[in-house]
Amino acid sequence: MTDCIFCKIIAGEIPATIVYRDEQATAFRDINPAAPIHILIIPNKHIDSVNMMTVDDEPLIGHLFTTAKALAAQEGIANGGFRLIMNTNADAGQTVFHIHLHLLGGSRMKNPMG
Ligand code: DGP
Repeated sequence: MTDCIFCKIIAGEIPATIVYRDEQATAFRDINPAAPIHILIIPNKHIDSVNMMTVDDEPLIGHLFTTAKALAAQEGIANGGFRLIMNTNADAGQTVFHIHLHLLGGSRMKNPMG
């Protein structure tokens, strides 16, 4: 999508601190971190939100989770713990409409889920 910020990061048109990339996914540090470690893991294919995913996307979305697991280990937060969040639409606070998995960790989380 030409007007999608995250598609532009994948294409290298907007700079980002990319920590992982493969044929299916890209991961980079959040520009406005909510925790000491805050990484966004996104599919290279544009999907607006969970509302737009299909059964065919299940392996791709699953890949975001296994990538998050690997990155948590790489960042040294696997044992201490981490939180994975995928916001969908306005009530959840989604601001970028390209599916992304937030990987948050590096400190004890105090805030409730909702
Ligand atoms: P969400 O609220 O779930 O849609 O989260 C979007 C996140 O994307 C938010 O934490 C800030 C981050 N973000 C937005 N624009 C950019 C950008 O240009 N670069 C980076 N690295 N992160 C961004």
